[in-house]
Order: sequence, then C-alpha cells, then structure tokens
Amino acid sequence: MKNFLFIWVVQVCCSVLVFGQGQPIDPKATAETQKLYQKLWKIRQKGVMFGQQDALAYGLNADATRWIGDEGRSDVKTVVGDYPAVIGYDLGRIEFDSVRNLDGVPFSKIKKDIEDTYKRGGLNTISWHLNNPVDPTRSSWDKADSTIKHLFENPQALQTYTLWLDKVATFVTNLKGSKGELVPVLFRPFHEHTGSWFWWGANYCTPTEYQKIWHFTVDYLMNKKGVHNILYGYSTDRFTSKEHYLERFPGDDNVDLIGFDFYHRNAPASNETFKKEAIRMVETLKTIGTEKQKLTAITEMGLEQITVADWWTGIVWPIIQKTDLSYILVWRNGRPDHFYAPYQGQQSAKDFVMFYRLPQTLFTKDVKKLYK
Ligand code: BMA
Repeated sequence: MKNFLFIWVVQVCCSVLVFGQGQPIDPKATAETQKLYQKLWKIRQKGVMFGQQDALAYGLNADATRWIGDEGRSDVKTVVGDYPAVIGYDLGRIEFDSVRNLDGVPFSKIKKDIEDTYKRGGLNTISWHLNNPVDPTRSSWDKADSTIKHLFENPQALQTYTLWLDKVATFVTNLKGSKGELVPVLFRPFHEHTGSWFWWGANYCTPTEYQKIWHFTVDYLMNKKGVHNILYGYSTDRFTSKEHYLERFPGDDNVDLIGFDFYHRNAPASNETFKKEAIRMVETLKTIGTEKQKLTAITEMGLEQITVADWWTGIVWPIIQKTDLSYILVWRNGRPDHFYAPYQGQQSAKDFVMFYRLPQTLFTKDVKKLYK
C-alpha cells in the first residue's frame, strides 16, 4: 500500500511538472476537454501555436477582393500550405437565433468549421460580442453605464441573459466528433475589459460587478446547464502591471487560461514601442501563469493590413520567442482594409513563410494530437 501511495505521489508530481496544473476548472470536463487542457501545457515545450479568427470562413484573393465560404480554403493555407493550429470564431447574434453571426458567417458554417478543425487536431476558441441584455437593441460597443449592476437588479434582464446563455449552451453541446463525442472549445467571454469600448469595459462596471457576471456565466453553463466541453479563457486588453491585470480576475477556480489582446497601431513609428510593451506584458503574464498554474496566450493580436513587410519575423517572433505561451491569434481577414494574416502576394507573405518555417511556430500539421 505504501509503495502504491509513493508511486501515485511521484506520478502526480511528474504530471504537475510536465503538464502544469493537471486539471481544467470543470471537475466534470469531458475526457477530450481534459486531454486538450493537458496538451495545451505540453505543447509549450514544442513552441507556440499560431491562430487566426474566422480563418476558414472568408479571406482575400490575390487581387485583394473578398472570397467567402469556399470549402476548405484559408488564406494562411494558401500562403504556407497549412492551416492555423488555432481558429477563432465569434458567437455575436446567437442571442437572437440569427442564421449568421455579426460578421455574416452562418452558425451552421461555424459549427462545421469547429468540427473539421477538431478532426484535424486544431484548437477552437470562441469569443462573444453579445448585445446588451438590459437593452438588447444595443450592441457590445454601445457604451452603457452599469449594465452589469442593472442586469442583476432586474429579473427580466437576467432572464434574457440566461436565455442567451441557453443558446450558447445548445450551440456548444451540438459540436460533435466522429464518435459522437463533444468537441472541446476554449470560450473567452467578456474580453478586453481593461479597455472601455464594450458595455463590460472598465469604465462601465466595477471589478466586483465584472466578477459577478463571470461567475454567473461559468456557474450557469457548467453547473446549471451541465456543459462540460468548455475551457474558460480570461483575456484583458492592454494592462500596466500585474495588479492591473488581476484587478478584475474572477479567481483561480473560474479560469483555465489567461491572456491578453494587444494590437499594433501606427506602424512603423511605433514598432519598437509595440515590441517592448508586448514583451513586458508577456513577461507579466508568465509570472502570473507560473504563480497561478494557468495556461497563457496572446488571445488576439495583429497589425491591420500588415504594412511592415517583416512583421512576422521582425516583430512577432521576438515577442513570442522565449515564452511559454500556448498560442497567439491574429484577427480576421475581413476586408481589403481590415485583414491581419497575409493573403497570396500580400507584402508580408514571404516573411510569413519564414515565420511558418521556424521550428517553434506551430501550425495544424505540428499539433495533430491535441485530443489524444
Ligand atoms: C472587430 C472588427 C469588427 C467585427 C468584430 C467582431 O475587431 O473586426 O468588424 O465585427 O471584431 O468580430
């Protein structure tokens, strides 16, 4: 018995050392979700996964006109021959049973892309630019003071919000693998909350109110609805210090992955400042991740229109090179004036190929076994 106990203790210690914390916050997480969680720790020894929002839904042709919905197509694949290892999606408008999300992607297509990405062994992550449950006619971006306070004071608004969460739960529990198993997703609600452009932003709620909606959301999905194929990601926007990052943190028991969103603006004048700022934030994230035993990622980043030809090897690579990030994700190739990954012939495409060839940047072919 003693021997057995000793072996067990050694095994647990080894798995903590190798995989980090070992378990997602949801004690009932499905087998695939647990496996994914462990692999997200392990993958860090190999490198950093590359991701893009809506990478399979639409993009840009060589002449910068848009393509939409072409089967199996992705601008990243056109440029480097492989899919991003991480694909992001947004559930905005699921609240209203809309056929398409806020960027025009049919929810049926999002479901298919998530299932296909899972089959290829990639990671799926979901954001949610939801409307305001206190006044559903208002979007995420309509700044409304104290929405969260009003939400919890108003039973009707809270009912609206729970109905919206029911729709999220239904969507997530309809994502299936080939054996009928649930496809795990990384959900990162109420993102960029250190900024003040969404109704859940820093100027419109107190830290306690922010934590309250986070706790309500996780508890409702996990315990009331019994959804067990979700990992939860907490992602701020720019932050100034560890204290600032953690000001609204909803607690170790409510978050699986910590990250931040950070965009490069005003290039090339700001190239060095951006790099320096991003490195500072990645280092802070690493400290917090180590202390709390949480996975880390740059949950959104990018330079709109990638106007710096060597942005990938010259700016992104130095930021992520010596880190323990599980992934970085660039935003969507939405329009000729609003894209974040190169398309065929785009001025940073050659540099992106060099970035792709770096052994520590991971794309789908490098991560096939995230669920095994
Ligand atoms: C923003 C822009 C918008 C889009 C939103 C949600 O950053 O890309 O055009 O609607 O994200 O995806």
